Amino acid sequence: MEVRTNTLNKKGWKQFTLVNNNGISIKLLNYGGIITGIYTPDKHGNIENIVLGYHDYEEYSDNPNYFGAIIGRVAGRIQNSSFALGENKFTLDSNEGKHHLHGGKNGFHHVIWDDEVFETDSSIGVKLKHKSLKSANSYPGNLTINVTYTHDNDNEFTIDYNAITDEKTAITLTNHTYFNLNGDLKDTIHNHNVMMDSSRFIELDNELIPTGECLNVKNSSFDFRNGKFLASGINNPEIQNKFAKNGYDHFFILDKRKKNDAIIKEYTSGRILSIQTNQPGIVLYTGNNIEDNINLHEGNSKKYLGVTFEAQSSPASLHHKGFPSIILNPDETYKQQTKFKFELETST
Ligand code: FUC
Repeated sequence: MEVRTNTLNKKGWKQFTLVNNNGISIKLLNYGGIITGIYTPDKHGNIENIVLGYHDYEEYSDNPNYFGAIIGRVAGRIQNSSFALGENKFTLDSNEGKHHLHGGKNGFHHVIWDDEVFETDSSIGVKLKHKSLKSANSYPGNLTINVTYTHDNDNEFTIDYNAITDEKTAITLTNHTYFNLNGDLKDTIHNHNVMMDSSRFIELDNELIPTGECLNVKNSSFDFRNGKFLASGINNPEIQNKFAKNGYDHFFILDKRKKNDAIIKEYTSGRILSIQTNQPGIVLYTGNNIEDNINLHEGNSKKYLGVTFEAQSSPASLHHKGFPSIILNPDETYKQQTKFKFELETST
């Protein structure tokens, strides 16, 4: 196993490359905690990149699609950019129409995180740390956040998040990596077969804001319990798929009945990605808004070139009852663990 560190520019950006003994490597930045590349073999042993990343790393300073980044304080949309905790009302910046998306303009995807590389007998990784002051955005509380990326020889990549606050606040973090298991962007993600252990998802309105209702997946393009190709929702006239601009952009509530919360298979390459999280849900986003012709590592972007699985809790809970909470109190520690395991069809 090996960790390589490269300094990229005078702004203090660094790139870390984590290589395990099976030749699987993961590249990430201290800037935004952004995962810029994950290189895994296909069933013929060809090592290819399975995530979307810019060709020129300087492009990450804008990154409107949030490629690979840590998202926070609150991943997802906060309706009308405001919420209340008890008597206190908080107004955040609006960066998507009148709504607040993915932590707003000072979101964690634009932060240069403090970094510390580590190596143990069985793993390698990077610990990232950031102090998010309440003065830096309009959320209450000063937060201290640690995000640890760990890569090991079982081909598991684990993201551990923890955070503490000095005042009651709202927090739900995630990672926004777009996967494409075809490898090196050879095709779109229509052919990805997804199993998700979820029987309910949060209904959205036409601005992608939760209505306050949960819908049952039964007999719909949202039923991934026994595996389904992403194409089925992308090409579906169902109103919820239409609101998402033809595809998925929805929070699935996990049933927690299976070992893996999600399993994604791409049969031509033989690649399998399995996901386990302690979070109550996963946002499935099929890249419905990706613009054409962004210069990515292995070619130009287009719609549906990547799919995200954003393990998190739900900001819908700020405005509606009955959803998993995102409130953190000063005597508590926010803890999230999400594992991504890279496998091949022949090995299972
Ligand atoms: C996802 C989505 C959005 C958005 C974006 C880049 O998480 O929920 O609709 O376009 O991230």
